Amino acid sequence: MQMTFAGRELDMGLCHVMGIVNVTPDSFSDGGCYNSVDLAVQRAREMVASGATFVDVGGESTRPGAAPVSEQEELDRVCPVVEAIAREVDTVISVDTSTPSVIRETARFGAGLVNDVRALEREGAVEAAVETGLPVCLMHMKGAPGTMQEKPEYRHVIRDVATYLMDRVRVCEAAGIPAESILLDPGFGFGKTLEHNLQLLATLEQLRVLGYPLLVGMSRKTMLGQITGREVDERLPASLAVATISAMKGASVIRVHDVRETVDAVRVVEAMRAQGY
Ligand code: PT1
Repeated sequence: MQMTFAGRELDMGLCHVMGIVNVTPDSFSDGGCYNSVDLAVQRAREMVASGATFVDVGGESTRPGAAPVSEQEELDRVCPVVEAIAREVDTVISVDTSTPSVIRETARFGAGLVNDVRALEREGAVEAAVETGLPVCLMHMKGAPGTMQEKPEYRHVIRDVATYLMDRVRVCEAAGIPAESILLDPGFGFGKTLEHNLQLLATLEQLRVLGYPLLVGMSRKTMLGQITGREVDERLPASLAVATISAMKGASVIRVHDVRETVDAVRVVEAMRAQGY
């Protein structure tokens, strides 16, 4: 199961770690410490040295309650960072965006993956992604970041998420994105109660049967605070537990803040798997 990201071929049968590089001023749990270009490059370099295969650069906060950001603001935040990381760090740059102009511009600067929490639903986003020729990650979200945690309800969360993602796959493939360029993500914390998130985690294998590699992101999220009673900066052990569970259930990419620790956890799963079980 090979996939090519801006010229880099990866085996998606393995489990890769994606490090989060936020370039939002109100950045979730990094407190805006890394918002200049140089600091973002430094952070990316550290993460890659720690074993990250991808770095995910995002200029729009999509955590619950976050406010929208203008197109120009997003371009101004993300493009200089993608350009600098592409020049200075040997890695696959994922761009966390729903905005067609950001998709196009960052691809020109060397991005390798379009990571869209809105599954390319924004007007013109599918066309922009097709033009870049890059792989895409399609994520499920119920509602919009501002209001998505106000009493989310499903008929059957696993089936509803799978149906939505396959719908988006059909749209993307019809528009010219090859099946071999698509990753799927159930969208932990995006319009889901704790029970919904746990049901999706428990049945992650059922999403894998759709045939597309899976990306998951649970690092430091509210669901882990609900389970452990810990504040956001004390959720590393719980984040490692869900990363390990995801790796065992066949996730291809795990999106995290704490790369070094997660790489060790994933290595344990890979070592066990190498025994042929
Ligand atoms: C994710 C993801 C993402 N998460 C992908 N991209 C975020 N593909 C940003 C909370 O409950 O899971 N997959 N890009 C961050 N979003 C959130 C959502 C952050 C919920 C925090 C929470 O605390």
